[in-house]
Amino acid sequence: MIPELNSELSVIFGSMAAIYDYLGSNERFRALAYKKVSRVLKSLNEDITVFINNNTLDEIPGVGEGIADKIREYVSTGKISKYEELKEKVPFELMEMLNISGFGPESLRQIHKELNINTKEELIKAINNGSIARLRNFGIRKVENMMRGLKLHKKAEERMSLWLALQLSESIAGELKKLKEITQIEVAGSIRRKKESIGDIDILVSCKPENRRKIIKAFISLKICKNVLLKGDTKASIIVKHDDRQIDLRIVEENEWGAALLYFTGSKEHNIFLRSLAKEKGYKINEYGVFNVKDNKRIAGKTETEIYKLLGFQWIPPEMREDKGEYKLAEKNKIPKLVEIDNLKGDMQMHSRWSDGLNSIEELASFVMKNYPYEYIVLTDHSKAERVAGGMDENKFREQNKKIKAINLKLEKEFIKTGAEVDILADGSLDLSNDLLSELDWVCASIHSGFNKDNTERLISACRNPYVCCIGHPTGRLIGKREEYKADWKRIFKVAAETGTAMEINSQPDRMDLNDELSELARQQGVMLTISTDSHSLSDLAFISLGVWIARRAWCTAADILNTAGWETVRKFALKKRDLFTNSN
Ligand code: DGT
Ligand code: CA
Ligand code: CA
Ligand code: ZN
Repeated sequence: MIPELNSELSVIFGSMAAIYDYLGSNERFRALAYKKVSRVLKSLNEDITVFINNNTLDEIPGVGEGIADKIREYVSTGKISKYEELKEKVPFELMEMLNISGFGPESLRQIHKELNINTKEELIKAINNGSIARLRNFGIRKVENMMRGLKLHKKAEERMSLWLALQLSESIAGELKKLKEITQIEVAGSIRRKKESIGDIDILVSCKPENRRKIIKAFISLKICKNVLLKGDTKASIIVKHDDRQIDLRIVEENEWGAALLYFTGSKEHNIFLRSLAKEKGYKINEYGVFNVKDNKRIAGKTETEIYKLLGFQWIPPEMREDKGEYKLAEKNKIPKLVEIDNLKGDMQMHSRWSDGLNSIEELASFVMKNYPYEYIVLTDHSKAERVAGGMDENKFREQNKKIKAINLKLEKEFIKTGAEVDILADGSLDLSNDLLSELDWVCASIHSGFNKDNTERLISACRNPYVCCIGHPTGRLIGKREEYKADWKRIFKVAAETGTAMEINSQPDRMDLNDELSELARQQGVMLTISTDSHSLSDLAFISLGVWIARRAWCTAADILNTAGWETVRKFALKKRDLFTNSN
């Protein structure tokens, strides 16, 4: 988890950036600077006080003298006076709305000025009663966009992202694990199934009955606990500080562990199917065990495996427990060997300081070599159309390729592969020349504009470019902020399979793109998938597990994921596509 102070400062600087955005184009550069430092602090592994004590704040990217002063001020006084001053200048409650798609600074300024609106509630009311649609420059289209944005935002607030839920549940489980009275502990529910969004967190514990009280007490006394919703002998629920999420704790006996874990992992639909099947066989199954209906004798329950076995199945991985036909495979002992994080041989997308990443190529390479077992990484900086992200032209890419060659020489292996994340332009053509693309080891093509139209044709033309190896974050969604654009995925995947173009599973927590369903569809249509982090900082590299979980929920094996193979195979995949096109022309 990120140190608390860093995260507080990151939120404040993000909020200052929003205020400067709101104040208008004169403050554009300040807004950008604060956005950057907010992002940097979020991905800084070390506590900010370490930098203060060592007098090294200026070594943090984006931290100049002014910002360093503010950091020190906050750490010593708990406040930033400039921030307090800025808050007074704007309708502060509206600032968080700038993060929602459909709400730009200009619109918000006009709404505030002309309708005297100061809060989110007033704003929503004005949208619903039509007063906003009547404002100058606000058509029905625009108001519809705002409503769509609000809906997405609300949905994201109701459920938390898998990444956050995992951090939270692991830190709580970590605390509880210190109690020696606990025999077994596991995070169950949708987190164990690795669903992309999580309603509440379910933690399951087994222990001797006499120890329950102590465990419940420890749970409701956690530092993170804000209030206790429910406290019983075998269960308790709390709400945690920060974002009001609910955590359920269940305590069971040691010999009930398997039955309880199965029950509380779900999904509900998976459980219901199991229960009806058990009934057909003359058994009753619940969270305490499996029983013979005839004499009510308990015949299983200690492990999940023995329960599945009794019902005629092999053990089913939690990610597959969604009642999508997993039993049919399990009864024939044909559950696929799902891809695992250890199968990955490299990360296929990341950005360096050459475009909008925070680190130099050297830093990325040495950090990965030290902390990950990869054989290669692919550097995919942005192309020139991405002006705000420091996109590069052909010459700059050639310069970068030389640099990569030099670094690889020093490393004494071809660890860093040359690549690009090239923009797919409005007409489906690419932002870089084929000449340049042909010189790269790997080309990922992505859409970064034109989200409001059907993008099927654009994606298909990108697949038909002989040098495009992969489509990056194919649907373009940003969870809670932007819906995926319209596209005919069956048609796109068909072309991808025919042309030998891979589809990316992008592991950024707010992207998770492709998601589980589309990854499954792609796999079924014979499309090769890649898993990548799209890292913009060193800490982003850890997102890779999210991508692996999406792939597992899509029932992918290592063979379905290109970067479980060594570079030779990856390279062959790219060259095969080029051959296909040169031979057919
Ligand atoms: P969530 O929290 O909305 O992300 O989804 P889950 O799957 O974690 O659901 P939750 O927290 O309501 O319940 C945890 C597990 O408990 C669920 O996956 C299956 C089990 N469960 C809950 N309610 C029922 C039920 O009515 N019938 C059955 N068979 N199982 C249930
Ligand atoms: Ca849950
Ligand atoms: Ca629950
Ligand atoms: Zn991108």
